[in-house]
Amino acid sequence: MTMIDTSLLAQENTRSLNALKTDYDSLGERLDRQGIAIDEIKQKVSAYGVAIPSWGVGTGGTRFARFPGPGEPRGIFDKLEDCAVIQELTRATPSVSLHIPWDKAVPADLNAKARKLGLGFDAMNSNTFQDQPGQSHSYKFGSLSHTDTATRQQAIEHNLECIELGQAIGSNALTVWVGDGSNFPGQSNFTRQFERYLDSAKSIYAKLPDDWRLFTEHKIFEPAFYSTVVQDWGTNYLIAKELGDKAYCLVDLGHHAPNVNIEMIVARLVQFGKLGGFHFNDSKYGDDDLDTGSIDPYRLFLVFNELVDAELRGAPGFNPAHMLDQSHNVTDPIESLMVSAMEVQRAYAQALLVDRKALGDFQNNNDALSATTTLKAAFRTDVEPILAMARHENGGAIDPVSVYRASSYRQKVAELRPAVLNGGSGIV
Ligand code: LRH
Ligand code: MN
Ligand code: MN
Repeated sequence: MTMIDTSLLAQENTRSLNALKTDYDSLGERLDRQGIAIDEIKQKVSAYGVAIPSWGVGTGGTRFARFPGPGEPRGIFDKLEDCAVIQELTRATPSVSLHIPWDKAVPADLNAKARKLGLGFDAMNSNTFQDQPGQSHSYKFGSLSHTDTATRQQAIEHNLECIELGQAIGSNALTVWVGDGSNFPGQSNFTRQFERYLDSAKSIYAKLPDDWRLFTEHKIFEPAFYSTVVQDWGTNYLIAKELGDKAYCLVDLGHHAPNVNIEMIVARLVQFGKLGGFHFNDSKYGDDDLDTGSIDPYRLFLVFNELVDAELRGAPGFNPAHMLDQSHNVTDPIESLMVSAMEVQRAYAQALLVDRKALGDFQNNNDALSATTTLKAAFRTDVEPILAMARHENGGAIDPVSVYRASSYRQKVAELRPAVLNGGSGIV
């Protein structure tokens, strides 16, 4: 079953195939002169996948208001259909990361729908940063680090429930992000609060299946505005170390202070075997959740430069999960997610082009200018023909956004899905 008509896709691809072949051959020739085999880069790009966040396919607007567009997904099964559109056209997003309880459903139904659409499930995300209807204890003053034992226990049990559901749908990781913190100096004792967090996290970790990984996600601030319990990669690393071998740090690109050197954080976590994965997005000021690569594509490239370096040198235990985490306020979320997945792939392809032998020599000889020019040369290469050829050979679209628009998918689902006031993402 496909969401996008395959004959429309074939027809659209036929129109641009000749131009693509010419561009691919010409780039191939250029790379050949540098000793790079274009087909090898294409193969790696083809095998690359980034997971779609289920909450990303609904219109966002997390700060002030939501302006949902037509055909908003009504629930997880609509969201999965939208995710399938993204995968069919980009061939870069084979799996979906669920957020519980927003996406809670009968596991057999989730499996049946995903199988039909050709999708898999990535890391499960728990939610103890919002109160849910009927919940016994409020998270207003925290969850895993709350001063009240029963509230902490409720948050622990929710995470265990996420693992249980995840096991039934073939997931093998749990991502835990908590908004716990404080708004006033003196409101919380930093040490006691972190002790309580660690105790709770240990109870979750104790029940983690052997073949699962636990990802903890740090974030500098928000919703807490004075202090946050898991505020940076240092605290995150301490958590992963305290918990054990199955615990890793998750890096959301938007969760740092402006100008923080994220690629260096990535390098440190890789070096010490604790990089669990990513939430890709872009940011100008804070946790903006803007489209990946829309503000600072060079930074994204520099992150991938570290990842490729680790991949090529076979860093022990290196296997990060790649996920998007974005909020789409002024675009069609499907279009934004397609473009973002391609931006992630682009950064990967560019990083694969870095002449690492030359870079290493320049570094050893302290030739700063030549070293940085080596990175820039790879970043400046237009790798679009590689990405487009990989998509085409995998059954996707040479130009995903134009095929999507030509399919009128959004208009068609708008007829089936009644207009909603609050969108389908579940984010408030
Ligand atoms: C927190 C966060 C975390 C949540 C998601 C909705 O800001 O990045 O990953 O699960 O947003
Ligand atoms: Mn995130
Ligand atoms: Mn975030």
